[in-house]
Amino acid sequence: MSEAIEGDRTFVDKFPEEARVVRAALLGSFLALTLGAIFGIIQTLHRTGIFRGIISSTDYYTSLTAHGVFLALSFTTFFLVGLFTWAVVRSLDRSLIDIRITWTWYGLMAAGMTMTGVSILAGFVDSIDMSADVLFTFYAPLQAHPMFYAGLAVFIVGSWIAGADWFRTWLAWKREHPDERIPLQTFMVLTTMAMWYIASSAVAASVLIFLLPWSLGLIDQVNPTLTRTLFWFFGHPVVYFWLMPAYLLWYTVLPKVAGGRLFSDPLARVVFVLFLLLSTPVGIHHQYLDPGIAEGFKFISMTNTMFLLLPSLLTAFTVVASVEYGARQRGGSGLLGWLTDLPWRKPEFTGMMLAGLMFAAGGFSGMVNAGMNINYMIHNTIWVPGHFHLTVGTAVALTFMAATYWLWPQITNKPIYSRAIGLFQVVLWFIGMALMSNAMHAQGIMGVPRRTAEPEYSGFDYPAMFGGFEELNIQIAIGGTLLFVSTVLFIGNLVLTMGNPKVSGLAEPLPPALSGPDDAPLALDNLRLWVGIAVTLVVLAYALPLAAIINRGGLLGPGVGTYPVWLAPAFDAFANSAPPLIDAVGEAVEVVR
Ligand code: HAS
Ligand code: CU
Repeated sequence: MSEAIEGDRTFVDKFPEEARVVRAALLGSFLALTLGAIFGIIQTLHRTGIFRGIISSTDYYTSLTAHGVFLALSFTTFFLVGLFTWAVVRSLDRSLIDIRITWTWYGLMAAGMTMTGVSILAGFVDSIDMSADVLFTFYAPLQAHPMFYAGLAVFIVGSWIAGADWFRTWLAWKREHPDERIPLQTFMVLTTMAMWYIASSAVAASVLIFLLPWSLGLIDQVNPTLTRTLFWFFGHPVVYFWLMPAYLLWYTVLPKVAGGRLFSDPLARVVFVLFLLLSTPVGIHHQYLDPGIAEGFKFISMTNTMFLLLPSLLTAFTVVASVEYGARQRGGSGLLGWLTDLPWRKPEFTGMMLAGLMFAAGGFSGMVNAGMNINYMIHNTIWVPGHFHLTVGTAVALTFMAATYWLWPQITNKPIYSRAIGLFQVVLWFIGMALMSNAMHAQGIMGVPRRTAEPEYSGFDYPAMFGGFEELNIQIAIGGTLLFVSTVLFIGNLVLTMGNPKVSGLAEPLPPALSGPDDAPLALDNLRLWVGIAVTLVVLAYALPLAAIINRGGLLGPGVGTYPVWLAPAFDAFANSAPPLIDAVGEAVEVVR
C-alpha cells in the first residue's frame, strides 16, 4: 500500500477493534454528560429560586451528588480512557496487547459506575432503602450506602487495569523499537497514569479500609480528618487527571487544527513531568480551614501549589505559540493581526480556544484559592464552584466536546451531522459559562455559601458588590440554562451523526512538532526516575501530617480502639471474664498452699 493511501486511512480503518472500545468509552462519557446536565439545570433553577418545583430542597443533595459524580468523575474519566486508548494506539501505531483485557477494564469501570450511580439515584425513591447523598467528595462524616463505595472501588480498579494495558502495550512497542523515543502522546498517557496510580492509592485505601467497612457496620466510626486528608491527597491530583487529557488535545491536536504544528515537543514533555511530580503533594490546599492540621503543613502545601502553576503557564505559552505559528503559515501577520487568520469557523478549533481562554480566568481564580489568607474569604462559598466550572467545567469539558467534532469521524468514518450547530454549541457554552461562573465568583465574595439548596436567609441581606444577590442569581440561572441547551445541541448533533452514512477521506494525520523529541534530553523519558522523585515528594509532604492526624485522633477517631466493632463483644466477654478467672486462679493457688 502506498504511503498516500496509508495516510488516508482513518483510525477505525486501521484499528477497528480499538476504535470500538474508544466509541464505547466516549458513549459512556456522553451518557454521564446527559444525566449530569439534567441535574445541572434542576439545581441552577432551584438554588437561584427561579423554579423549585422539580425536586424538594431535602432532595437537593441527592441531585447535587448525582450532578458531581456523573460529570466530574464519570463524564471526565470515560472520555479520558477513550481518548488515551486512541492516543496510545495511534501514536505507537500498534494494536493493544490483548483486546479482551481492554474490554475487561471497560466492563469493570462501567459496572462500578453503574453501581455508584444507582445507589445515588435510589435516594430519590422513598420506597427503596438506599441513598448516597455524600456529594462528589464523599468523605466522612457523610455516609453512603455500601454499594456507592463498592462501585467506586470497582471503577478505580478498572482504571488501574486500563493504565496497565497502556503500559504493557508501550513495553511491547519498546521491544520492537529499542532505540526510539516514546511518542509524545504515549508519553503523556504514561505520565498521567503514573500520577493517577500515586494519587488514587490514597482514595482506594480510604474507601477499602475505612468508608466501606464503616458503611457496612463492620466498624463503628472513622476519623473524619483522616478520611478528608486521604480524599484530598487524591482530590487535588484528580483535577489534573481531568486536565491532562485536555492538554494532550491542546498540544497534539489543536496546533494541527489551527493549520500549524506543535512548537516544542520537549517543552510538552517537561510540562507532563512537572504534573507528575507536583500534582500530589499539594492536596492540603483544600484543607486550609481544617482545624486538625498544623499551619506549617498548610504553608508547605501552599508553596508547592504555587510551583504547580508553572506547567500551566508553560502550556499557555507553548500552545499559543503553536497556534500563532499555524496562523502565520496561513498568511497571518502583525502583532495580533494573525488572530484573524485562524479557522474560527471550525467548532473543534473555536471550542478548544475558548476553553483555553476560560482556563486563563479559572487559573487566576485558582491562584486566589491557593493563597492561604485569601482562601479564608472564599472557602465554602459559591466562588469555589465558580472556579471549577471554569476549569473542569470548561477547560476540560468544552475541550472534550470540541475535540469530539474532530475525533468522532475518525473512529466511525461518519462526518458530523452539522458543524454549524457544533460551532454554535461551543460558543453557547462559552457565553453560558461566562455568565454563570462570573456571577458565582461575585456571589462568593459576598459570602453566599456553596452546596445550599436555599442560600437566601430570611431577614438577612447579602452586601451588594458588583450586582445584588438577586441580579447575580438571574445571571446564574440564564447561564445554567444556556449550558443545558448547549449540552442538548451537542448530544443531539451526535445522535444525528450516528445516522449519517459512512464515507471515506476523513483521516486527519497529525504533523510532527517543530522541535521534535530528539531535541529533548533523554532523561525526560526516564519514567522510573520521575516516579521515584514524585513518590519521595509525596512522602515528604504527607508523612508528618498523616502521622500527626493518626496520633491525635487514632485510626478510627478519638477514643476508639483499633479493632472492628464485630469483635467488640468478644473483647468485652474476655475483659469481663478476666477478673473472676484471676480470682479463681488465686483461690486455687490458696487451696493448693
Ligand atoms: Fe482548583 C478547588 C487551586 C486548577 C478543579 N479546583 C477546586 C475544586 C475543583 C477544582 C473541582 O488552592 C473544588 C473541590 C471541592 O469540591 O471542594 N486549582 C487551584 C490552582 C490551580 C487549579 C492553583 N482546579 C484546577 C483545575 C481543575 C480544578 C485544572 C479541574 C480540571 N482549586 C485550588 C484550590 C482549591 C481549588 C486552592 C480549594 C478551594 C477551597 O477553599 O475549597 C492551577 O492549576 C491553575 C493554573 C492555571 C493557570 C492558567 C494558565 C492558562 C492557560 C490558558 C492558555 C490559553 C489558551 C487559549 C490555550 C495558571 C493554560 C488562548 C486563547 C486565545 C484567544 C489567545
Ligand atoms: Cu486543588
